[in-house]
Amino acid sequence: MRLLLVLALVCSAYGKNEELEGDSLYKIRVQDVDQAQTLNELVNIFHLDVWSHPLPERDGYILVDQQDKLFFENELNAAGIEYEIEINNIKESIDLEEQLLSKTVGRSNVSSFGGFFEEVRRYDEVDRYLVDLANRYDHVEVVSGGRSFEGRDIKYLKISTTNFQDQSKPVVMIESLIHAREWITLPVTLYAIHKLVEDITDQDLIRDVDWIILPIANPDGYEYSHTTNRIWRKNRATDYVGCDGVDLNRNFDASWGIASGWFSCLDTFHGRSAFSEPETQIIRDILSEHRHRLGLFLDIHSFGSYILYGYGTGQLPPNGLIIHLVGVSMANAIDRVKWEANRNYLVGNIASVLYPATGGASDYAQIVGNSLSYTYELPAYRNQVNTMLGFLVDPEFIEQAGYETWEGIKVAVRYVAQNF
Ligand code: 0X9
Ligand code: ZN
Repeated sequence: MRLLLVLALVCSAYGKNEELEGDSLYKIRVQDVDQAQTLNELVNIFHLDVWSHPLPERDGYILVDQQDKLFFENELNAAGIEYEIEINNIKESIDLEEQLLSKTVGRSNVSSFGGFFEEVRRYDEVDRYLVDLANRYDHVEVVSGGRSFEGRDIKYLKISTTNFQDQSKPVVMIESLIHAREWITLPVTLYAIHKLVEDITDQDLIRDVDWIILPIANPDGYEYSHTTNRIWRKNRATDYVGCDGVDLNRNFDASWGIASGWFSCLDTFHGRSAFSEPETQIIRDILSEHRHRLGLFLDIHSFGSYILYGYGTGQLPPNGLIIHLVGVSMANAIDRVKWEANRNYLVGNIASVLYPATGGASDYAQIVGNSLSYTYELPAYRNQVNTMLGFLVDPEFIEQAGYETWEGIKVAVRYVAQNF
């Protein structure tokens, strides 16, 4: 029995991220719209994993399977598209990330549960942390929103000095990890919780608004990205023909199915219908409960340094101008204190700055809340001496990410508090 257990452990350790061995991350620079178009075609032909979309002036990153590399390079050369191999073997970078992150565990002792915003913690630890905060602080309540496909409890915090009874206050909702592999978003959201619960330096933020914070929207995908495949994006639904997983950020009822993946093996697969997945139903239900006084909704993703707003079809919401201006104020606030080597944030409508994408959480929140709704794409923090980039988290930057993003969040929250 013991031998079997050891064998199982060895096999699972061996299998982890093994299929990524030899895959390369390409840095791509497009000069004009034609090149961007050609690149999109290549992405579709090779089913490439676009980590961030190249724009003229902004390099993109694309992961390419070992066996497709030669072909891909030939096509890029033919189209005159500039590229560089940024990371030759992504598996090595993933191993390095694991090594660096494991050194940080328990490094901090802010409280018995300290350091959640300085580390990348697993689902179980975060789950216990949320319950612990609710036990320890009067203005915090923990709520179970429902269960994920694999049965994990999706918990969120309600933070309020008036127990959500004061209907004149706006509600601010922050949610993260809809996409499993975007690990940096978790400590960033936990930093916000820390500043509203354990280290309150801005009293007005809890006096003037009610908060809903849901740190792990896709717990199954998140755990899978730790145990099996570091670059997993979707949830872990297994009830589709073809492949597992739905892109939860294409599964909301906001022009559902128009600009998204129709087939289960695509990374942007929208599911069988709007809200087919339990994880998106949970966010839908929270929004529906608070829609009459929703002031702000933030969906935290990574990466690319963007503050995006709807709609994913390209059409603008009725209050598009205000949305844009508040977005720019947030971006400026972050840029003032950002990690110096990073680029400035870019603010705009998702379809005009990146690509059309429908069924997104922030579009749905924009529609039902009719207020301010954004998708944050956090920066890819990078230390030039190692090969960690994009979704991979260098612990050196975790706290900075939380700190600078919080500077941006505060701007929109204060705008909402004053104008609600
Ligand atoms: O494509 C996405 O789902 C988001 N980018 S990511 O690289 N994190 O996958 C952007 C979605 C933004 N959608 C709307 N604002 N509607
Ligand atoms: Zn994302």
